[in-house]
Amino acid sequence: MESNDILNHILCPPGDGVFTVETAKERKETLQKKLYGDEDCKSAWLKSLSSLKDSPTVLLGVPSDTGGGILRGANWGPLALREYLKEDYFDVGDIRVVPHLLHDNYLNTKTIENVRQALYQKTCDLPVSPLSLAELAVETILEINPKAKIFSVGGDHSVSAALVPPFVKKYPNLGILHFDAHTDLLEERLGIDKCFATWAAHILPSLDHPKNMAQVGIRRSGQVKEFWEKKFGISQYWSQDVFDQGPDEISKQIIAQFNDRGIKDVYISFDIDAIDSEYASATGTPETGGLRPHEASIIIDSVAPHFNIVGADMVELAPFINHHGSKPTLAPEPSSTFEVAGLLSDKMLATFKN
Ligand SMILES: [Mn+2]
Repeated sequence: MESNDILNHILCPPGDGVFTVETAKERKETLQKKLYGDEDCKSAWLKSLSSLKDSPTVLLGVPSDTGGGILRGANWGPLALREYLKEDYFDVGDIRVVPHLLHDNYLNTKTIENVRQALYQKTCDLPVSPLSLAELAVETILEINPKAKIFSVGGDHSVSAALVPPFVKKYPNLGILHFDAHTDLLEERLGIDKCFATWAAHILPSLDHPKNMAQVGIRRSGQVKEFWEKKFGISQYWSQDVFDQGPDEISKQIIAQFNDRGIKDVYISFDIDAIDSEYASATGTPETGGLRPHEASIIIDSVAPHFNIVGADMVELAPFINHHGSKPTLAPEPSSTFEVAGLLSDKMLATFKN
C-alpha cells in the first residue's frame, strides 16, 4: 500500500478517533469547523493530507487509554488539548482507535481479521490496535515528510512505546527527555509488557546508551532513585532535586549528560502528572509534590536550544466524563490542567523551530 493510502486508512479527521455518535459531538464539531469551515469534514481532511509533505510541524492525536490502569479517560486528551494550542501546526488527524484493543501482539488471527473487516472493509495487512497503528502512522509520516517534526497527543503513556521507536530508527543516538511523576520502568505489570508503567523500560534497550534518557519530576516510586539509576544506568532528576537545586542547575546537568553522549537529536515525552496535582489534576494518577509549571517551562526552555528537538508528546490528559441529565457530555475539565498542558505543549511545538 502507498504511504498516502496507509494514512487514509489508519487515521481519521481530528477529533474522530474516539468512536462515538453523541458524546462530545459539539466539541468535535467546533474543532472540525475551525479546521475545515463548512466543508464536509471527511473530504476536507482527506484533501488536506496532500499538504503533509510540506508541513514542518505535524500534530497527531492518539486517543487510546487502553494502556492506562488507574483512572481511564485519557482517550479524550487529543480533542480537549487542541482547543488550548496556539502554535502553528498541520493537524494530520487521529489514530482510529478500537477502544478494546492495545497492541496486535496481544491478538489472535481471527480477532485481527474481524477488526480489519470492521475498520477497512477489506483484506489487507494493516494493523488494527492503537499502539500498532500509532507506530505505523509515525513511520509513514516520516516517510512522506522526512523533515517533519511530530507532536503527538495521548492517550495514556503506553502510546510513547509506539511513538518513539520510529525516531530511534531515524536518529540512532536519540536522547529522550522524559517528564513524569513515575519512572515507567517496570518490565511488566500484571504480566503485560506494554502499558503506561512499562514503556520507558522497553524503549531503553533500543537507545544507544541508557544515559540517552533523562527522567525529570519523579516522586512516586516503590524504589529510591539510586535503585533505578543502578539497575538501568539512566539519570533521574526527581522533583525534590529540582526544588533543592533549582531548574536552571538541573537543566545544566541534563545538557551536560546529553553532551557527554554526543547527542544531537532529542525527543521529549511529557506525562502531565510530572506537574503538581494542584496545577494539573485532570489525569489518571495525579500526584502532589510535583514540578510547578514554571519549573518545567524553564527546563524545556533551557535544554531545547542545545539540541535538535525532533519530536514530542503530551500524554495522560483526562478531561473526565460527566453526565448532565440523560445525555453524556464532556464536563468542563479542570481548566488549569489544560491551560498548563497547552502552555507546555506550545513550548514544545516552538522548540521544533530552533
Ligand atoms: Mn508516565
